Amino acid sequence: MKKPTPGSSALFVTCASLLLACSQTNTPQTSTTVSPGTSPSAGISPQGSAGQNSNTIYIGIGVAETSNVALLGQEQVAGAKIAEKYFNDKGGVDGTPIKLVFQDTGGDEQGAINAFNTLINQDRVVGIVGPTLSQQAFSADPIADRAKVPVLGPSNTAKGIPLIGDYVARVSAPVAVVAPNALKAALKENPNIKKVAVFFAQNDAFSKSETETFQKTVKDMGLELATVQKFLTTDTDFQSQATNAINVKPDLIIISGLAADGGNLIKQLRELGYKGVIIGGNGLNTSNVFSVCKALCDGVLIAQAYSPEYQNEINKAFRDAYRAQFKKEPPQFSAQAFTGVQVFVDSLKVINAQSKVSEKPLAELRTQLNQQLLGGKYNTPLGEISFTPEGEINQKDFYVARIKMDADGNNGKFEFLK
Ligand code: 1QQ
Repeated sequence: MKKPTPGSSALFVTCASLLLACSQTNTPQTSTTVSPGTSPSAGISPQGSAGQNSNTIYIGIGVAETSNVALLGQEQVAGAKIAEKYFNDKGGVDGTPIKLVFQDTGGDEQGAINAFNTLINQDRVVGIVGPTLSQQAFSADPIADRAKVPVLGPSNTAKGIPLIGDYVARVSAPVAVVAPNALKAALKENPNIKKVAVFFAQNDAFSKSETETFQKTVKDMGLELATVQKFLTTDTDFQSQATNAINVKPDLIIISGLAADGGNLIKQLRELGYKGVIIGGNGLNTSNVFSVCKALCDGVLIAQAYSPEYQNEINKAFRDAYRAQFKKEPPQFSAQAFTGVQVFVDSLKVINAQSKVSEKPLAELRTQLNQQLLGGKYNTPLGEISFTPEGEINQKDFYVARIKMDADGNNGKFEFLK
């Protein structure tokens, strides 16, 4: 039995000066929304209802399409849509097409709760891929768990996510497994690193969890943890914390925050003259930070749970489709969202081979889907994965990449370390 985890307190994210369109995060919009009707059957719309196909399987995607968190969530939307086309081109679930139902969570807990409620009760999806942040998952996942709707966290990496409930699993490896890889890579390249300054966003569950891992790894590696500086994901001015950190003369600075705040922090550290190594955590793992710190993003190291170069058939197909559409390599968050959709589709196929998915009552299918997905093995763009009985991902391969910016700071990429 998993233990319930209490929800976390409200967080209101405001819009900073970023390229993305921003909106109030607690009034999420609906995008690409389909109404699968009110069929009693398995996420499958009845003949003739609301103009929908009679024979379609609905999978919910509840991620951040607006707010600053959309810097991360928009990559998840891209990955999920590529999966939808990929699997439908292959015949869906043995001839029954899948349809993704998108409900925007915005960047806060209430938005995620609203999106999950809509997906569960109105859209009647078979399962949900989402939300974007662990901070949101601790509030929204218990709702799906109580409703017995399987949730696959596509990017929730904080400690304890799978323990939220029996219906909660994740395809995003936890910080404890991923984050130390960045520190090891930094030390390998810079054996003289001794003194470390650590920053974290104190209002974000993931950032708090990741900094714990980073701080422990620093100590375990025999390095000096010289200062710990706190900030908020809504902050834009980091002058005092950055000055405090620079004053201790660190060789390495490690940042656990999200893309907008983390990007601004990197920028301000460099502007204040910090020249040492910087490690960014998973919240900075997007090319959307490039527009925030521009040329000053250059050199930042970030651990990765996905490599575009991973060699298997499905990653080749995913990578080709992503590159054709976006003219760049696919990012981790897109690969993980694709994987979430894949786990549902592969599991539905196994269930369908035993008895017709389209004939099952929705509640029965949701429960069966949850059991099936936890027991399966999947060949995904992340490599071969499976789950522990609690819903934690078993994944083999991890990487570290370095941000490489053009001199003018307008374009950049993630270069994977060998
Ligand atoms: C979490 C994360 C985010 C930074 C991913 C978008 O890892 O909230 O757990």
